[in-house]
Amino acid sequence: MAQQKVIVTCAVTGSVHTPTMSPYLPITPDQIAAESIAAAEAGASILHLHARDPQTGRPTAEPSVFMQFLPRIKQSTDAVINISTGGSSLMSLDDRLAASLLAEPEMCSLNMGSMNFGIFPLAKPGTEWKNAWEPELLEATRSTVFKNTFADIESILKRLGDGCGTRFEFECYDVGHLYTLKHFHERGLVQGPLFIQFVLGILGGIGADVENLVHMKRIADKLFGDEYRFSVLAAGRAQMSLITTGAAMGGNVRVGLEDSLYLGPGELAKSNADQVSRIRLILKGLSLEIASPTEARAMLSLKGGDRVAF
Ligand code: KMH
Ligand code: ZN
Repeated sequence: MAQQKVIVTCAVTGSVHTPTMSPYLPITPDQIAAESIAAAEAGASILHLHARDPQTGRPTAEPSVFMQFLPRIKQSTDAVINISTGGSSLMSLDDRLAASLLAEPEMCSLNMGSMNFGIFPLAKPGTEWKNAWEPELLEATRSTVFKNTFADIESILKRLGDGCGTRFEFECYDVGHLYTLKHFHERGLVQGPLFIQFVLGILGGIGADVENLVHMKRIADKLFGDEYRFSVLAAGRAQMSLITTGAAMGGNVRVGLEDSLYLGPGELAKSNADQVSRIRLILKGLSLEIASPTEARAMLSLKGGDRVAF
């Protein structure tokens, strides 16, 4: 699909990083709302959101926590709200879907395959953890599977897609996930314009390097032709360089503290908006313009911010 403006997604908190890793990781509904609004003001047209237990910072799927920040973000920005259905790899599918089924957002993430999702290397020996759950959760990913079976994916497509008019950020962590998406496309269960997120650098998925990004795009071009748009996220230190490469290749970009806590080598990002501003500057240097929320809605055929249930 011909390059138009670049959609900047910001993934504000996620479920990968833990409070000890950065004092800037938003935890409470107040913090998640403030960080989301600032990211939108800096230029993010899509906000990808998870929730955390306000007391402990542990990822939670509790709809009542989501409902403490979703309406506030909606009232203060025009950005598209995209709720994670991945949650964390330790949550059940029903838990992962509960907030989205209640909120009926314009967008949700949809993870295109079961996989290992190893974040245990983030637990550095000798760390003085703020909470006991942090190293426990990281370590648990050594022996758990992030479950997204064909039946799970079909259920999400039917319940959220057909049931709520929600469209998806299809999270593809490896080339096989593109073929799984093609399977659903051929069955008519997903329709273009597809928004495919190439997820690079998760331990268990494809590595964060340019050859893999080029390969993902080549295969997506072959499978989906003009019926898709791609975006790039890269975990950790590869974040900025690979999303910049993705933008130069005609794609969209995702930033945010879910994907990397850093702004540069050894420099923690003090906010999500810092990362949005950084990529915005880079895009300007590439003579690329960012898409407004209205433009992003048109590019992705979204139902509109007035048709959600929060
Ligand atoms: N944490 C990212 C690598 C989801 O929320 O559904 C992928 C993600 C998954 O954002
Ligand atoms: Zn996420």
